[in-house]
Amino acid sequence: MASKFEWQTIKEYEDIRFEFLEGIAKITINRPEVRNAFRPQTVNEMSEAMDYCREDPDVYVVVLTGEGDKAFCSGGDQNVKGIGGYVGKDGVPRLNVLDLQKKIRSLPKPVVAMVNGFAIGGGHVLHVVCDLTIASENAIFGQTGPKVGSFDAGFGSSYLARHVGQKKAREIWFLCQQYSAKEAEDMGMVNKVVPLDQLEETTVEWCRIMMQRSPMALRMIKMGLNAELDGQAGIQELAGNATLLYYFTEEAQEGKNAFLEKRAPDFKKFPKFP
Ligand code: S0N
Repeated sequence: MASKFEWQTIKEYEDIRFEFLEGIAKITINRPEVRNAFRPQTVNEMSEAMDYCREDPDVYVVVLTGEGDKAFCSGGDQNVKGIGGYVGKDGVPRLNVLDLQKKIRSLPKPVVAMVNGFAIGGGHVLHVVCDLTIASENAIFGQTGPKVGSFDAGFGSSYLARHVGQKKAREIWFLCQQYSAKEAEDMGMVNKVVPLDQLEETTVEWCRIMMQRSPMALRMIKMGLNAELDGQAGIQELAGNATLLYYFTEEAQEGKNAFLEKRAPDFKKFPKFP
């Protein structure tokens, strides 16, 4: 579908498009001939793009989508599935999409899944791990693992259950059926459904609203919501962000300054709030 916006290419890749508009970075899986299934190279490119988004202060929000109007992502490319994972040019079987899932989850900026068609299998899991999902009316959601010889018992199951509840999550995985965008919205795993020709406009509109909000506040909310679910790894991330905020205080700077000036720190001069 032609875009109404003038996205600027950040970097050329083989399997994805990586573009920028007003603080929004957009990652588009560009393999429509296989319904945007990912191979190891696709995932490596997406991971590199996510790293860029993390580092670049001009990026406020990330959008993940698929090329065309048929698929967001149909999961792992079954043509390259070998024993032990998906095999890339180096001949090594990998499940590197699991690392990408973690990157999306720990990126200290909102990630929006813009679902423009099938979100199936590992492609469904990708939308699940994004912070928000905006879907077109023709979008179709579902897991296929137990039908095609795989499963994702990690975020793809447990985090999904947080969205839709345990019974529905088990239904989605055990039956491997497909659900309309409206059904997905009713289940609580989609934030908004719009006509396909309004999908990008709505997504950009939501991103623009988030860009007016405090980036640090959004970051802390995301880490707090993750921490409740992610055990010690989640607490570690939330704590790291708390440390970042602490470093901004004069109290923290007094500790460092005292050390460098070879004197005892005077922490008593700082207010202690109730
Ligand atoms: C997406 C579907 C429903 C679309 O159906 P539609 O519109 O009827 O199109 P098709 O004619 O079926 O497809 C068009 C062309 O695209 C190819 N194609 C589609 N999907 C894939 C795919 N995933 N891999 C390779 N090719 C694909 C078709 O073959 C067809 O090609 P031509 O035109 O040449 O015939 C429908 O296509 C569908 O159901 N697709 C398969 C969905 C699926 O089962 N995906 C894999 C599920 N598994 C994973 O994603 C595993 C993810 C993973 O990496 C993982 C993560 C954590 C833990 C474990 C794993 C693990 O892998 O084990």
